[in-house]
Amino acid sequence: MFTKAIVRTPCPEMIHGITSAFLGQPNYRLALEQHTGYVGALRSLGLDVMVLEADNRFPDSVFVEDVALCTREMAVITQPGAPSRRGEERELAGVLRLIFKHLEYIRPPGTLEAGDVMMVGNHCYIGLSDRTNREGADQLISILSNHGMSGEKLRVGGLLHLKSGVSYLEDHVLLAGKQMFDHPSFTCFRKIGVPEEEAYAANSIWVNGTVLVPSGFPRTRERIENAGIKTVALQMSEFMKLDGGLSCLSLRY
Ligand code: CIR
Repeated sequence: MFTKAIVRTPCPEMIHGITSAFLGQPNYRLALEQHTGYVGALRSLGLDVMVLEADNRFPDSVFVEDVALCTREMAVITQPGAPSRRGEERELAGVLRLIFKHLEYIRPPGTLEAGDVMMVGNHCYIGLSDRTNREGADQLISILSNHGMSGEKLRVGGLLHLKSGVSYLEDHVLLAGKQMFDHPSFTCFRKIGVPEEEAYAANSIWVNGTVLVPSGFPRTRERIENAGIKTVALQMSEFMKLDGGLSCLSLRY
């Protein structure tokens, strides 16, 4: 169960965030509204949510998930692979230092964004992507092993981050898009497939028994519900324009 979450209010500069989508510029007002809806959903699922101030120096700073990984006993401050995101991690470290007794750091030449890290109990699947390199993943594996946890690397092809294509819904259930569905690392899971035309919905999040899904992806939602899992759909259009999904908007612990 999660009890807490950290989010950061989107900043006006977000309209210039990194994107590979051809969906147009986000509408800032609508993004603020959608972000408020997201925070409300986390709160209604029992989380105590800390909302950090918007930081206009970093257009992508709303995507807090990428710059830290929170575990039961410690937080790992990552090393963003995207040059324009470097520095976001320092800001979050200042906050996490007050919450976690122990902070660890990924250091250059390692790069790692936590959108590439899927935690399943004490084990982390670490995607090697354009943002996370082998050195960064190896540093994380050694940090995890010093804390009684483990990690393994896997290749991520054609996705921004590992979790752009796969989400862990607890109880050995994975929600997986086409790229990750047959991955050999995931043979031991029960899988719910995400139809190709709904690929964005592969990034959904389990929060205390309910799965938050992006609205507008009815087949994925139906498949999750058919597996006996409750869902709540949230408007995400403005974050989708920046390649950001539901997991990216919070650190949950
Ligand atoms: C970026 O490209 O870094 C942002 N525009 C989107 C980050 C999304 N984060 C995630 O998938 N964990």
